[in-house]
Amino acid sequence: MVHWTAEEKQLITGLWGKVNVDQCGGEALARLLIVYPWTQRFFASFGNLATASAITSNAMVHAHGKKVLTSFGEAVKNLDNIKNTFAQLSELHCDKLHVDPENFKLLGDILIIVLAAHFGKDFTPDCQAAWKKLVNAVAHALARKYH
Ligand code: HEG
Repeated sequence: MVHWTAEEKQLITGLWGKVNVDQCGGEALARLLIVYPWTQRFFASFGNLATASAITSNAMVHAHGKKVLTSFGEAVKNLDNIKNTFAQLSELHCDKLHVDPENFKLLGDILIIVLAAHFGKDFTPDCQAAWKKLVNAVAHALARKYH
């Protein structure tokens, strides 16, 4: 189990309270699809992903990015129980969606970049370190049911 200090918990929840889930979620997924184009194959039903601007303005990308980042909120609310919180989603991504778990790490890295872009200096090095720990824990939990 990941251990959190009181300070890390405070840094994570404090920033989370200021995150615009709609905007940051959409931006993170769009960036994933642009920077790592092979991830597009999981979203064949999302319509036009042919160019960076098509991806950025794709409403389905935004809606799904929001869904994914909202789900991150469950990790924030359940910091001491991330593994169980994502057990079902892990099964879904493995058994039904067949998403290579490497992609969870890529999305986590991109989320850090998006948060840095949004919060600038308010995303302090300590806050960033706590968030990196969180995205790693989520990636780990999502990969746990893979077989
Ligand atoms: Mg996944 C569905 C969460 C990474 C591809 N993802 C979902 C859903 C959630 C979720 C909450 C909806 C589940 C449902 O309908 O019951 N995803 C989630 C998290 C992360 C993540 C928290 C964090 C790293 N997902 C992720 C990545 C990919 C991916 C990296 C692919 C590159 N997710 C994916 C697909 C679906 C979901 C293809 C189904 C989309 C659909 O057709 O609606």
